[in-house]
Amino acid sequence: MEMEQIIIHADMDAFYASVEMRDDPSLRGKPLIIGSMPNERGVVATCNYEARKYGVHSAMNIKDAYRLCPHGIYMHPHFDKYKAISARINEIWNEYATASERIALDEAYLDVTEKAGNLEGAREIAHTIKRRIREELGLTCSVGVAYSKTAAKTASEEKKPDGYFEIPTAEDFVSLIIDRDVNVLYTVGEKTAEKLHNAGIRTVRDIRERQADVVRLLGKQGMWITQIAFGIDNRKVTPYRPEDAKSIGRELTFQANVSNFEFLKDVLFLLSLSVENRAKRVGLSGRGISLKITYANMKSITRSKAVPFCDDAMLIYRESVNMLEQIEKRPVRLIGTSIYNLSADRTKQLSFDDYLGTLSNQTSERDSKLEELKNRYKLDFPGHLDELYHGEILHRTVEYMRKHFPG
Ligand code: DCP
Ligand code: MG
Repeated sequence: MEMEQIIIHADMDAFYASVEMRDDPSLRGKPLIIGSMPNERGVVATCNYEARKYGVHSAMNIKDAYRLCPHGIYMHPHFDKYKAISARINEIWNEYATASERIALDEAYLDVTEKAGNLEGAREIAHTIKRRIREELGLTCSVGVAYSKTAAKTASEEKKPDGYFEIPTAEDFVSLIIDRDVNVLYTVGEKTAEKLHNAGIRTVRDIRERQADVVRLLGKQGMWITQIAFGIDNRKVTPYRPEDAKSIGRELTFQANVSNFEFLKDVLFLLSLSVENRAKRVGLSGRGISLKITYANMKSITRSKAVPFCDDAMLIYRESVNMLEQIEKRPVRLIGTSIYNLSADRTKQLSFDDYLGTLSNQTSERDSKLEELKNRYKLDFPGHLDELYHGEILHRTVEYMRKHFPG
């Protein structure tokens, strides 16, 4: 079958949990929950399919998970291991694509239009990928083949775990999902689904029949959702190229407006850590730091500061706090920080001793700042800071802190 565009979406099954079961087969067959320990504050990162039978799922509060599954095995994540495996998975995936777009450690879109030629070719690639991941890494993944990104993602979900499914045309896509709940559509999260449900729009068919209502209810997002309800999605697979990025930043919208600027400073610290993490991961540094604030009345402001060289959380944090102190103190709905004027060369060349010196200074400053936060909010960061770089976990942590700000 000839197709204009052939896209594969590949997604590892219960990724962190599968890696742990592979490395310790005695864990197999038992419910396994990766994340915080039940006696800590925190969330589930993921769990294996045995644990999912009890209703445990990603991002769930660990205490709730424990209530549902007290006899489960609980384990902290090992991010370095997952990252290394992720790199090898990507090497395999990339061999079969002319463009690949990694959207998570365990998930990517692959443009296989040229290499596959037709649907049969794509099917063969999908099965080769599955076989190689199993043989070379001892893990399983689910793969979807389709005419669009949305459909490919839907297809990979369809037969999870260890699944394969194809959706060759928009008509196939529509007939598959038309009577399902609106949350089957890409970008319809819990909150959006609730809004639609409240308006009596429960299925994809309802969206198609009540387009005007959907757009009125959800604005721009509503237009997008309406399009995909008809199977229209012309997005290309676009590789993320760090050198194309104009800035590296992280921002966060609060569930309720924040008037306490001391609390905002603590949020800036977490955002700065996250920006540093991304900058270092792609090997870029900035020549400027910028703070963004949206006030409760929706007015947005940005403040910027040029710096000689910056890929360090403490510097981002300190400069952002300086800028924060100089702006009007009114309730805030969004806060963000970023570095811009990116470059890959280290103009600031340090001698090795200098480097070690700065590094240990910065590390100890950062550690004491982290300790301070842990004590102030009675937080248990589950072992590794990497947890915080996951958008949802950062969001939850900040909301938790907001509720527990002393005084
Ligand atoms: N993850 C996390 N917190 C979340 C969601 C995910 O830490 N809220 C981590 C753990 C997962 C990994 O990212 O193993 C991949 O996320 P997926 O959503 O793909 O979930 P899984 O791969 O675990 O399961 P599935 O088989 O449903 O893909
Ligand atoms: Mg996955």
